[in-house]
This record gives sequence, C-alpha cells and structure tokens, in this order.
Amino acid sequence: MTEWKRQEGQETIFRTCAWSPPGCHPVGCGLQVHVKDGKVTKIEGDPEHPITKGSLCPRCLALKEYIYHPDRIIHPMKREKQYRGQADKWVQCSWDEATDLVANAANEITEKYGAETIAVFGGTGREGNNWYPQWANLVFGTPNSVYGQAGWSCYGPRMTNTAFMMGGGYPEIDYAMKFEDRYDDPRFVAPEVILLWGKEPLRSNPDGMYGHAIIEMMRRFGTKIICVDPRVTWLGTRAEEILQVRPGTDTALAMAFIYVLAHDDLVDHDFIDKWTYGYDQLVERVQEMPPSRAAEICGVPEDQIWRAARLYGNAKPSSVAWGLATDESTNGAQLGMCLVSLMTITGFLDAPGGTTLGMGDDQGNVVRDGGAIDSHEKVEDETESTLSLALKNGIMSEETWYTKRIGVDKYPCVGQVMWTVHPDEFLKALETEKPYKMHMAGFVSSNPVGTAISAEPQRWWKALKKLDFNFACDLFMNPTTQSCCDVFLPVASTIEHDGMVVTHYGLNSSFYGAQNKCVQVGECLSDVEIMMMVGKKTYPDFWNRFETLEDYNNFHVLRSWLPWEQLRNNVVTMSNEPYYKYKEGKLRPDGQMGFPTQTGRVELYSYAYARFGEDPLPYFEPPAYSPDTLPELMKKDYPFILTTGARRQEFFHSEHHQVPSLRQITPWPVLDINPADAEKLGIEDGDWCEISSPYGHVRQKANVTPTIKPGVVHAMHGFWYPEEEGSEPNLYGNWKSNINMLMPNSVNAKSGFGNTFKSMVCNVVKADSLGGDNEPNDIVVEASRQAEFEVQQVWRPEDKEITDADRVKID
Ligand SMILES: Nc1nc2c(c(=O)[nH]1)N[C@H]1C(S)=C(S)[C@@H](COP(=O)(O)OP(=O)(O)OC[C@H]3O[C@@H](n4cnc5c(=O)[nH]c(N)nc54)[C@H](O)[C@@H]3O)O[C@H]1N2
Ligand SMILES: Nc1nc2c(c(=O)[nH]1)N[C@H]1C(S)=C(S)[C@@H](COP(=O)(O)OP(=O)(O)OC[C@H]3O[C@@H](n4cnc5c(=O)[nH]c(N)nc54)[C@H](O)[C@@H]3O)O[C@H]1N2
Ligand code: SF4
Ligand SMILES: [Mo]
Repeated sequence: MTEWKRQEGQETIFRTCAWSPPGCHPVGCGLQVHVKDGKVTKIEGDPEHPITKGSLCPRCLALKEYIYHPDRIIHPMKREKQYRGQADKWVQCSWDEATDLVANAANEITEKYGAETIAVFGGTGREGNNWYPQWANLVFGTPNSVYGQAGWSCYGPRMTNTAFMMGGGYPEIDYAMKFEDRYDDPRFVAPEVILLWGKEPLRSNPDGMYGHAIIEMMRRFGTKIICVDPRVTWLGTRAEEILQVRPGTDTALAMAFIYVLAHDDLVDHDFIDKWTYGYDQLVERVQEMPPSRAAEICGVPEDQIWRAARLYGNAKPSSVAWGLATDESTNGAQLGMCLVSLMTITGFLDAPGGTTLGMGDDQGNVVRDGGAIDSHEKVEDETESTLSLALKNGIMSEETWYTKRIGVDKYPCVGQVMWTVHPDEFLKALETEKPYKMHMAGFVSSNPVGTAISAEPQRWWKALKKLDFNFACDLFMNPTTQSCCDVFLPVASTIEHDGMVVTHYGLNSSFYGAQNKCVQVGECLSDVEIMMMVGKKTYPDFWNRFETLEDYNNFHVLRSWLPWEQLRNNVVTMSNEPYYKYKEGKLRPDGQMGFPTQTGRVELYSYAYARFGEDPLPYFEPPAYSPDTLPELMKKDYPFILTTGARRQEFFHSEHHQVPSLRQITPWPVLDINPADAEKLGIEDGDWCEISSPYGHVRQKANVTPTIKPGVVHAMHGFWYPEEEGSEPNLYGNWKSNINMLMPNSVNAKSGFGNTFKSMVCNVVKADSLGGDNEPNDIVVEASRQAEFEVQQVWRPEDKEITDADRVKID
C-alpha cells in the first residue's frame, strides 16, 4: 500500500477518502489529491482503494473548481438582524467574534426562554449530518434537532422497518464490499438476481452502496437485474425485467410479489420456521393482492408481475436494494414492510450474495450509538450516545428530552427510531408558537428555504425569518443563509479537514476510511472544530476536554474502534464482517442467537408497529394525491402524475449548481415527459413548461423522452440559480424552478412517515420563458388546509401479548 502522503518532485500527493462537503453520502471514494505550494493542482481516483479502484464521479473530479470558487465564503461573516434578506450587508469578522455571537445568543435565549427554544437543522447524510444532533444536544442542550423533510421521507420508513422488523442495522445488496480481496474472497457468492426497487445506485451511490459494483457483477458473474421504476434508467435498459409502476402504488406490486412467491412455494421454509415470525399472517394478508389486482392498480401487465416475481423467487441467491421511492410516498412504510419480507422469506438474508446485514465493529460485534433511542423509555444503557452524554453531563435534563421534543408525542413511531423532532409538526410549531415559541435556529448542512429538503418552502421561509437569531455552517450563501441568518460560519471541505467515513454510518460498514486534510482554504474550519469552539462557550465543562481536532476524532473514532493515527495511515480498513451473524449471536446486544427484536426473529408481523397503533402487516393504500383519492380535482385540473428528484451525478441536491463544469452538463432544470403526452400538449423538446399543483407553480424545460411512463412526468429537484440576485425576494431564483413549491406538508401516514415527493399530481402547460418577474409565488396554503388531505386509516391494532411460543427457538 502506498503511504497516505508522499512527495513526487514539487508535489505532495495525499491519499484520502471523500465524504463532504460538498455533499455526498458516506461512500468514501478514494482520492489522490495533488498539492503544490499549498494549492490543489489535480484530483484523480485512487487505484488502491479496494471498492472504487480509481473511479470517481464528476463531483469529486470537479472538487478543485468547487473549493476555489470565487463565490465561496471563506471567512466568518456577520449581518445585523434588521438586514436579513439583503445580500450586500454582510461584514467579515473574526472566528472569535462570530462564535461569541452564536454562543451569547444561545446562552441568553436558554436563560430567558429555555434551551428547547433553540433548534438545529441538518440535512441528508453528509458528514455534517453526524453533528447536528450533537450541536443540538451537546452544544445547546436542546432536544430539537430538525431533519426538515416532510414526513421524514428519506430513510425514515426504511430505517423504521429495519429497526422494527429486524432490530436494526441496514440491509444492503452484497457486492463483496467487506472483504479485502472483494469478489475473489472464497466466502463470496455473487447474487444471481438483484431486485432494484425505486433505486438508481449508478447515480446516487446512496450511503455507501457503490453503484458501479452492480455493473461489475453483471460483467463478471452474469448477475441479472429486475427494475421497479416508472422511468427506464440506464440499468433498466440492461435489466431482465423493468416494471414501470405507477408512482406511489408500489405496495400493491410488492404484495403481489409475495403472493407469487407463496403461490409457487418459492420460499425457504426452513429459514422461515426458524428465524421469522408471522409468515402465515403475511401470506393471508397478501391474498387480497393477487397479480391481477396489482396489475390494475400499478399499471404493470399481470403476466410481467408473475414472470418477474418468479425470476426473483427462483434465483439462488437473490438480493434486494430498496431506494428512496420506498420513503417518499404516503404508503411507503408498508412498501418497506413488503421489501423486508421479500429479502427475508427467500432465506438469503445475511447470506453470501444475498442482502447483507451489518452491525458493529470489525469482529461483527454489536456497537450501539445514536438514534435508536426510545423516546418513552428511560435511557439506561451506558453507551456514549449523544443523548446519554448530554444527560450524563447535565447539559440537557431528562425532562427536557422526554417532554419538549416537538411532535413525537403525536408521532411516537418517528420519535422512537429518529432522534429528531417530527418535521411537519415542527413547522406547525414554528408557525403557531405552540406548544411553545421557538427563538433560535442553526443550520448545519441544511438549507430549508432552498430547493431540496422542504415541501412548501415558503412556509419555512416565513416561519424561520421570525426567529430572534439564526446562524449557518456552510460554504456558499444560499436562500436560507441569505434570507434568515445573522452569522455565517465557513466550513472546510472533505479535503480540507481530518475525519473518518464509514458506509451506512456503521450500520452496515464495508470499510472505515480516513478523510485526510490536504489543504487549507481561507479561514475555513471543519464542522467539528466549529462545534468545539461554540461548545467551549456554552458548556465548557464538557467541551474543554477536547484541545485539538485529533482529541475529538479519537473520541469519535475510538467508539467506532480504530485510533485516528492508525486509520489515517491505513487510509482504508475493510470491516471484514462475517455472514450469518444471526446464527452466532453477533446481532443481539445480549449475545443470543437471532435478531434483536422482541421475538428474536425477523418480524414479518411487526409487534413494534402494533405497539404504535399501526397495522402489523403491510396494506395497500392509494397515494394521498392520486386519481383514486382526488378524482374530480384530478380530472379537471391535475391530469398528470408527478414524480421528482431522481438523482443526477452532476448535482447533490441544491449543491454544485455554481460549478461551471458540472452546471454545463445540465444548465436548466428538466421535466421528463413522454412523447405521446408532449404531442397532445403541443410541447417540444427544450420548451419551457409550467408545472402546477394545488400548492404552487414553477417552470422547467421539457425533456421529451420515451423512457418515462405515459401519463407520468418526472421533474428535477434542487434547482436554483446561484448566479442570479441573492437578495429577497428573488433569493437566487429560488422560487422559479423549485419543484417543492408543488409539494404539501403533513400528508404522512398514521405512523408519521411519508410525503408526495415521488407521487404527486400536477398539470403541465407550455410556457414562453422561465418567467422574468422574479416574484415569489403567492403564499396560498394555510396550515389549516392540511387537514383536508390527512390520510385516512381504517385499521385498529390488536392488543396481542407475546407468548413464549412466539419467541425464537433453535434446535
Ligand atoms: N448524485 C447524487 N447522489 C445522491 C443524491 C443527490 O442529490 N445527487 N442524494 C442522496 C440522497 S439524500 C438519497 S436519499 C439517495 C437516493 O437515491 P435513490 O434511492 O437511488 O433514489 P432516486 O434517485 O431519488 O430515485 C430512484 C429511482 O426511483 C424512481 N422512482 C420515482 N418514483 C417512483 C415510484 O413511485 N416507485 C418506484 N418504484 N420508483 C420510483 C426514479 O425514477 C429513480 O430512477 O441518493 C443520494 N445520492
Ligand atoms: N422534490 C424532491 N425533493 C427532494 C428529494 C426528492 O427526491 N424530490 N429528495 C429529498 C431528500 S431524500 C433529501 S435527504 C433532501 C436533502 O436536502 P438537504 O440535505 O437539506 O440538501 P441541500 O438543500 O442541498 O442543503 C444542504 C446544505 O448543506 C451544505 N453542506 C454540504 N456538506 C456539508 C457539511 O459536511 N457540513 C456542513 N455544515 N454543510 C454542508 C450545502 O452547501 C447545502 O447548503 O432533499 C429532499 N428533496
Ligand atoms: S460518489 Fe462521487 S462525489 Fe461521492 S465520494 Fe464518490 S466520487 Fe465523490
Ligand atoms: Mo435523502
């Protein structure tokens, strides 16, 4: 292995693993960063990285343009509150002054109103996402960390199904990602069939599922693909079957898949008997969804459902990858239940070439941390989670945690698995000042006024502007910092700070990688350094234990297992987790065989859901907005089904739109529309279109393409115009093409999960231009209007006690 840092002539070459900023999930791709005179000269892939082997996507290749971009904020900035929304009123200040302003505001607000009136916002799985609960719980002593996506509809349903049905971890397709020798490791067997459900890993590489590995396995082993997707993707064109499902109806299709497996007896009875609970009830439930019925609901031919399910059921081994389409729909939690069942009943869970599980350190021992803390039961274990540290060190009281976290009383299911507020309830709390008035917010890797995380972004804009004090840790000005913030703390990129990266946050770790600092840009500091600086001014007794970043990295990394210096020298260390962990007591904290659920089995019939008043078995319900739920509205005004946000390699949500070599790939936001639909509307490729829903209207350019199902349109998310005027009301053209202007808040299911990002209704008409008035859309939607569309639930829980007969028994 080449050293992490070496000299070649006048250049120093660093080996490092990338995470964020700029945004990416913890994929940890290997970089070689060439540095001369303290500046990056070139970035290339690291051929010695066991997973990525030298390949990179365009975002890391453009890193040099990103870090040295002239618009990047590289010094701390402040602005008087009265000038919020005015781009020319920012003034440079020192780190000491900037962090004083933040800490003093927090200390004063805590004193006057209570720490719970401070909120810290995070976004998706960037590195900053590690820290926003720490900022909340440990820097400010507030329980209110906010992941602002309506219905917690990214990973919420998937994490909950994983936690409730399997007891934790995160299932991922097996691509030999845990072994040094990868595909050559004798333990590995390639999946014969991969079922890709609403996921496009070639573009998204979500959470460390390195998408390109699927192509490697297709080439080397002839692995076959089944795609369930309303769009024909690149992988779709190479798949055995592509089921072009009507957005949001997936649960019906997945129930029909289970129906076919049971009907043809393509399941592993031995595994089911020993390791699962509730198979018979599940089979009974799916009798309501034979392929003939699912075909009608989903718009997929009946014979294709039989064929695809049989292809999956006959494969040995088979693997399932579930994507964001599981979360961003109002029936998504139930889809997740079906997909966990599909991963399980074939017997290939945690088996070679199946769907892997992971929990723990390099020995496969259980490591527990972070979010999975019960909001209603006292925290008694000694694990050093953020929350237990906050409680132990007297930074936050138990009473504050158990009574002040907003929205989890209404949605305890969300509070159980996620360590945050319930996002929709939190927006209502900001607006109504009930149950109490909020006073301050910090944005640590989040841009809720912008174009990604928030539905009804103008409600967030209005609500956040009201607060007494706001700050952000970010890299560029954006609609949130420009409209709401008083202090801007400039963050160092992934190649400007030391840290670590682990796929799936350690919940299914392929490897641990070091992020090694290669250069310094301006005065930028890492998220952790900034957090430490403010922490020393709010809760010094706790934070003064860390002198340097290395102290903190050791504190953090050690909990994961490897001392920082060793990790840095290794650059990458494979997790080497074994298969069949459930047979060896490696999944349960008590060391017993089985899964860490109440029954010790994978609960196909979920006691945990029942406990929270949900149906313990999957059921189909049409999307909150669909031809079935809103027939009159639909027929008259909103004839299209809208899905949004399929990932593109050149952008990460709202990020990278400033970077010339990336923006030139997609200079304008595009709306995919089928040629038959475009023709009826008189729309040609490249025409501007106005897209509207009951909530708002925006413009994107038509991409007329047969790859989208007729009657369905797909809009890009995240699009803004950072080159435009930043002051209000334009806010960099934030309202012009922001598809989330069309999305409602608060349509989630009873469990509190789901939204319409991937299944909404809309109208499309041809427009003359992007629209030049720069006027924001009217704020038309009142909070009260939500009630109209609350999803109806028909089911009531059985109050069933678990008996010994239900618990796992191994002979
Ligand atoms: N380059 C890049 N990578 C990213 C991100 C990014 O912004 N840019 N974002 C990251 C984040 S936060 C996430 S959560 C992941 C998400 O990554 P993925 O889980 O891969 O999700 P998407 O790309 O949003 O959508 C996957 C597929 O679902 C299809 N789809 C749309 N509606 C439906 C539906 O109703 N049913 C079904 N079955 N399929 C549907 C889309 O056409 C698309 O091909 O990506 C992460 N990676
Ligand atoms: N219509 C539609 N909308 C969607 C989606 C969709 O499919 N359709 N997908 C949704 C999903 S799944 C998600 S997760 C959300 C994501 O939404 P967010 O995660 O909120 O994404 P951004 O709006 O890009 O805001 C992130 C901010 O963090 C900054 N940043 C990047 N890395 C770091 C870091 O390490 N530290 C700090 N301090 N800051 C950093 C960036 O500069 C940016 O300003 O979007 C959602 N929005
Ligand atoms: S997926 Fe792309 S942006 Fe993310 S770390 Fe890998 S190369 Fe970089
Ligand atoms: Mo996400």
